[in-house]
Amino acid sequence: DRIPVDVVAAIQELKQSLNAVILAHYYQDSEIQDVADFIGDSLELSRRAASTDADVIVFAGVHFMAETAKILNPNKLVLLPDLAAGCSLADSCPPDKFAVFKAQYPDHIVISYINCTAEIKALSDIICTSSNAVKIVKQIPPEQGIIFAPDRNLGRYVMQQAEREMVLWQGSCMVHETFSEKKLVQLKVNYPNVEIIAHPECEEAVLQHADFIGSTSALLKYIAQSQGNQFIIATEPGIIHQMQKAQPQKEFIPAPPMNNCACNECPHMRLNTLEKLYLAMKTRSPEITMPEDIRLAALRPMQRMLEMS
Ligand code: CIZ
Ligand code: SF4
Repeated sequence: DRIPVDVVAAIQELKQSLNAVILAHYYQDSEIQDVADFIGDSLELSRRAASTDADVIVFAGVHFMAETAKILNPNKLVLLPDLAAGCSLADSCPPDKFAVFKAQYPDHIVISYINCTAEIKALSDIICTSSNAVKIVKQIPPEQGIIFAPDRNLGRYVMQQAEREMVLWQGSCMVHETFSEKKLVQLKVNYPNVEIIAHPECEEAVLQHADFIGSTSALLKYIAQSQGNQFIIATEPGIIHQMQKAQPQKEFIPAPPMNNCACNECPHMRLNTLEKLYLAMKTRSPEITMPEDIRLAALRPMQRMLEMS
């Protein structure tokens, strides 16, 4: 298939003819964000996916997010522009190894961060996101043991905030672990009034310097409300596109990675391109599918989350 010269116009036309909705995560390239109908974090996007009357969901994000959309919309066609757009955090928790780990704690319940595969969701009791994790953990009776998966950084942060012991699966996100505490401290010296804002997937050494910690949506709200004019952003820098649109007069500086490369961009997210998005719509593939028993088992802890948050 040839790519049309005006790929944006071709995508708009396909959107009409397919009755499709394009959902894009904050970590997508700016040009993808600009053709999307909705831009959000993984939870907002799955909520949008659950309430859409479109026939086709084009998910510009990573595989577990498109899977989440499919779990909520078994009868819709869910397209992911590049099936290889995985997630190092989701991959750090393979279902077979996790099942063995879980069996060591038969009396514990499993709370999993939404950044995990459908198989891990199916092995979980409650799903959470970075916005509602603390709230959900606080609702669990104190004598009840908890396994938290897959992100050890979010897990440790939730343990501190909820003042609660949990058994942590030792997974992590390669993007949020690339920030350098040393370079962050050096950078801050050049901007005396800067505020550092961070996602809780970052390591503790980085989080201890943060003036505000929150989910991507919470970070976006924060920069709008704050009196400050300069912010260092310790999460994937794709979000800066929406920050600049919302607050053009303010300055957003990506937190520095350990190596001098663009490695704080998520390589999985960035596999999606405008051209692949067009081709996915044109060919109605690649499509997200999963066995119905896994889907139903993964849906149950998602519904628990929606009841508890
Ligand atoms: O790191 C991610 O992939 C995040 C923060 C996803 C999300 O939207 O919560
Ligand atoms: Fe996964 Fe991290 Fe990329 Fe998010 S930023 S999709 S958690 S690898």
